Amino acid sequence: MNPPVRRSRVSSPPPTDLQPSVRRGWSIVAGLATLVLCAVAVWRLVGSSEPSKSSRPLVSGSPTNRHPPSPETAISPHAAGNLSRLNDDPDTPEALRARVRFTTSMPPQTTPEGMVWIPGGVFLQGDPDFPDAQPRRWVGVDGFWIDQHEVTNRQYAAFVAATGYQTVAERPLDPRDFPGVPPDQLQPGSIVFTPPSGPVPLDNVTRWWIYTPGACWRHPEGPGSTIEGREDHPAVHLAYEDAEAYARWAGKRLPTEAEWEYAARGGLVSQPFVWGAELKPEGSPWLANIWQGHFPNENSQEDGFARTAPVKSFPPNGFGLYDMAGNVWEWCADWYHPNAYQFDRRLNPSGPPRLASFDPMEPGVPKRVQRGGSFLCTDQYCTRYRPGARGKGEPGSAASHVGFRCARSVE
Ligand SMILES: [Ca+2]
Ligand SMILES: [Ca+2]
Repeated sequence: MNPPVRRSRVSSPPPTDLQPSVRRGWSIVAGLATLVLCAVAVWRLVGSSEPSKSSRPLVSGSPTNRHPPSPETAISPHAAGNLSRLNDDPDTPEALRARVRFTTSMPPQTTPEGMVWIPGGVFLQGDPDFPDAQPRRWVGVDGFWIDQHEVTNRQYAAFVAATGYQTVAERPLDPRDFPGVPPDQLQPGSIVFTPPSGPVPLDNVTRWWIYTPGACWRHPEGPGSTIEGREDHPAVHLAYEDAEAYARWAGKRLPTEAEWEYAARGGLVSQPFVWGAELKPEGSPWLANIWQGHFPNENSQEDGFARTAPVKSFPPNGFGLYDMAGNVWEWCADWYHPNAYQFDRRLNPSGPPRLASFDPMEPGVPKRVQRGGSFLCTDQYCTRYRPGARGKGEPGSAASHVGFRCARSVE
């Protein structure tokens, strides 16, 4: 039997990437309409999604032994789209700007070490090339701080040394979460990018993602690998709650995806890349740690890195932030919904509640947003290193290309 595999998102999976746990009919979706209205009404009432306790890893690799989805966790894109009328925030940049707080270039309080002040403002959110990043719309964001770079192994090690925290990938697995898997195979670990020896079809991610017992932030490629010499690389193999725990310890929080995108754009308007109009301007070196070569078997490493790169290896964006494109995906606080831009608020949006999270590729599996793409992104397979592109991941899952950075509000 194959070893257990946590349910996990991978680098920008196309629609065929993950087999849905259960294929649910539209009749079931229709039956949820009342629940949809209730969920979104609550969303509107609270005005934001209060992060709930992240779920434990739920699944093994076979769709047949995944937990069945809970019907109440799914809202159809169609139903959600019909609720756009509930959003009565102003929709012009001028009206939004008038309501944004902390817009001065100087922060109202001392900037925490390692963070960058992002003055409040408005930006055009979304990307016309990604269906779930539409419709593009003007969004207002209050001023806030965000980490200059992804949280590094050095930083995460300081957190663990101070608190004794154990990440999800290091904890014993609960047999109840992996029905049908023999107990002797229930070993803690995480999924590691493992390139195949030759070209493979891109419709099955298990050809390059391998569940690796012992893989965790301390051992990014599994037992025998180490972060020694990689202290300034981004920490990986972190589930959402691992990122959240660090942020809480540091007196910070995870950014909303609106904050993240606003920061990633660096003051540019509607540009497809965080540095401008072209992926690789003529005569320019690569401007982000992504993938060059034939994915997933040949990585030419033209940018100098086959896997993670030390943070700050590439030029910063207009706000002085590093690796807002590529290197590792970054957890955001929002729950994911493909139609979020149709009905989420326009002033400091923070996504739907967990109840309303929906991924059409895995109905019934609530997911958190991830942003920025990773060292595995390539125009052959994944172009989600663009600032408007969205990713998502099951909160209890970790992988060798997912990390995070923190944000902080004015108090
Ligand atoms: Ca690279
Ligand atoms: Ca990144």
